[in-house]
Amino acid sequence: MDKKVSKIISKLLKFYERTPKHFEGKILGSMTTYPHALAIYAYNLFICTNYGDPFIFSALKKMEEEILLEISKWYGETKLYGYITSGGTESNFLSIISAMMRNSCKNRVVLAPDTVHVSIIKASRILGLKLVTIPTNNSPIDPCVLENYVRKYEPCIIIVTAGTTELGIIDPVEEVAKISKEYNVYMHVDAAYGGLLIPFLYKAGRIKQDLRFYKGVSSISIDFHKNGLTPIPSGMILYKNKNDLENICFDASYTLYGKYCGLLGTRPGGPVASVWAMVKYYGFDGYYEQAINMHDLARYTYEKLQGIKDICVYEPILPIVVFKHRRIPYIELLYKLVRKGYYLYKSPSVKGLRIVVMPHLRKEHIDEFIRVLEELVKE
Ligand code: 0PR
Repeated sequence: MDKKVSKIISKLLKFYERTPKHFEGKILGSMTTYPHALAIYAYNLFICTNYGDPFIFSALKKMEEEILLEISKWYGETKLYGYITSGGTESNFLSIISAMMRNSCKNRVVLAPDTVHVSIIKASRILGLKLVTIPTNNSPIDPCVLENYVRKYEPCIIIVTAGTTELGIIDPVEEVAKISKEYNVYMHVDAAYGGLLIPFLYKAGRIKQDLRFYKGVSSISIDFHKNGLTPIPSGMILYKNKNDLENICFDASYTLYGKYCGLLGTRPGGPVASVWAMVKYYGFDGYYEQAINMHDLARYTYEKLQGIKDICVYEPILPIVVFKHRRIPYIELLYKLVRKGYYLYKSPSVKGLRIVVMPHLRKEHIDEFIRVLEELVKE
């Protein structure tokens, strides 16, 4: 091998060596996982394609159509419109843009429960809208309270979350949709985390709420790079109406396609191919089974944590387990765990630590973590 190449490779390997690996089971707080081998293959095969140019790379458009046809069924529809994005942040931005492009937008207000993801705060600020958040005390939003806010602020868009970032709470999508419909307000559901869990856990009777395009819902964001086993960056925004999708596309008359969509220009085709491959490989039944396994492991983690003295745990709704120690401040505990090689995230609203049970995690990883945590809190 060329000497220069082998030198660079050995340096790359050194960087890789000091990178935490998912399969070691110590990345516990991040909503990332190791992608499926088939998804990586699909991604690499399409590595030089540009989804921003579906004229030259028309296969991507065909795959997009097939993805939409399949997953529409998962959300109770026959035909949805949509776009593969770089993830939840871009999808959430796009939902606000779609809402702004409708003529019905009187006030530049985004209305959302205070559990909303930071990407909505970021998008509102960048797009020059005022974000009004409704206090929830870490509960699903009360539709009656939300209705009062709708009357008062006449928002441009209502955004609720199906699987909040800190606790996995599911807002009452169906009830909020009724309000959106009645007041004719664009409604977006941020299901970046919960989108590939809720339909399956609902069907299994593990949660009380489903995720569907109830009348009044305009768009839903789901992320494949979270629970869909595709490489980062791959999310998706789903629309009920074609017009809302067209509103995120802009003229680019010098290209053969004539327009480009979303926030990026040149954008990777790999995510489209990998989402297509995973949708075909797993389908509803495969993701169903995966969701059950993750939910079981989250329940197991919850029970194990309950067994540790002075630890209080929040019962998981989706596979997110949040806990805290009665005396050790959560940030202190977080960094104690970092020193043991464990990466958890914070749930600042409850001053707790967050474990997200992702597809790569196994019971042995949790057992080892519990052992380390038990020792740490004893010290
Ligand atoms: N909506 C919800 C409910 C989310 O949990 C997330 C991600 C997003 C939107 C944004 O998705 P993308 O990150 O794909 O754009 N929340 C993750 C988390 O908090 C991912 C994350 C992690 C985002 C670290 C930013 C960050 O700095 O774990």
